[in-house]
Amino acid sequence: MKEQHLDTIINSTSNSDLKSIAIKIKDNKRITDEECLLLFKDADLPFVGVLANHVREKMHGNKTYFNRNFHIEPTNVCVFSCKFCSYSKLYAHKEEGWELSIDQMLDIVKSYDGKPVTEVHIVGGVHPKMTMQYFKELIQKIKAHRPDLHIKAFTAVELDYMFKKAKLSVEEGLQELKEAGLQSLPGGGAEIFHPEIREKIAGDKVDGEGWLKIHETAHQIGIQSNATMLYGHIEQYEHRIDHMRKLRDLQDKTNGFNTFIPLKFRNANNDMSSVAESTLIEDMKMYAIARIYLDNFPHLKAYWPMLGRQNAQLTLSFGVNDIDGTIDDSTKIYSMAGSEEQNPTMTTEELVSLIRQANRQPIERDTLYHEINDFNSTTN
Ligand code: V47
Ligand code: SF4
Repeated sequence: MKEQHLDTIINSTSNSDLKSIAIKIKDNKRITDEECLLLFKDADLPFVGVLANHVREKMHGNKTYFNRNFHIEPTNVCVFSCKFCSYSKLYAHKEEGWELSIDQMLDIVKSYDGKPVTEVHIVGGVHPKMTMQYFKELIQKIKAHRPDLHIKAFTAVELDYMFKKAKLSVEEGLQELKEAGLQSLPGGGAEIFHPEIREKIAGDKVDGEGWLKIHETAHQIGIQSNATMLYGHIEQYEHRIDHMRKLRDLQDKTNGFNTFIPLKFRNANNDMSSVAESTLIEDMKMYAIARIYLDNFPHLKAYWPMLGRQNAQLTLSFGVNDIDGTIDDSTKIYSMAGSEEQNPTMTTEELVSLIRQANRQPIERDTLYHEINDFNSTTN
């Protein structure tokens, strides 16, 4: 069936450059940056949708993954001042923010005792008092309390700050955190690597090279990670391609990335509120083109608390094979930035039915994509 759709596209496309991209996809070949730009500029949504769906179904069939997770956001106080951020309070105004103690965070973990969650995702602002020592203790205590809970924690931005402050190399710092119980890294803080844009929207935190170096080192010592890209603001298509090329190159080298997560810029309550948000068509094209270009990334994730659950459902026809997890209303980043999901939480049943409505096969996974429960073969 998918082959038929691709053949139809190949036979009916009059633009010879686009036709040759479609033939490349059929032949399982990698597309170039120039071809990627052509897809952004000249291809329509149905065209990229068929190509992306072909790639997705070749890799995963109808399988669509989710997990049972919750977030801990240790603080929204931050020494940095990213223009797109609706969430953080500058350190200078820290009385307006929140700071959780280790005991408060452990209480959050304990509130899930007896519940079938498999992952805690820990990410927050960069607070100067939350040091390497503080986070090592947190991770050790979480592991001591619940050894089976996978700890996915800290963006490269938080790690860069933590390691510099502790005067540790990236490798030493990651190794120490790994020994304490850190198991994987989330993909945040990547934004847009290209310095021309990064300087304008996130000029005071780790640069693109620093972000990539932290993930490369993590992969080398056996810590897998995710990668994100914040799109749909002041960047051009060329900057998105530059970002994805750097990720594709690193993945060729280390094979340590699990999933790519395009993050749609939301414009409420931040210094970039005058920048219009991308349209739904632009969003679906972004997912589809990411699936086509990033041929060495096993998974493509739509993060539903940011996109809204209905749009996340739609991405399942445009290359996406993962929609993150149950979340349990434990993150504030996107509700504060204007997402329609003001209290993001979905039961497993809701996630399963959302995936089924899109004619896909729901599968509960763990953080590293081991299958836990195939909802087509069970009644859970
Ligand atoms: O790096 C902040 C983004 C990221 C806005 O790895 C915004 O599984 C849009 O990376 N509009 C943090 N985006 C979240 C993140 C993440 C989320 C879920 C899963 C995983 C994973 C990673 O949120 C930041 C930044 O790019 N962000 N503000 C905004 N106004
Ligand atoms: Fe701080 Fe992260 Fe917000 Fe930037 S995006 S200001 S690093 S919390």
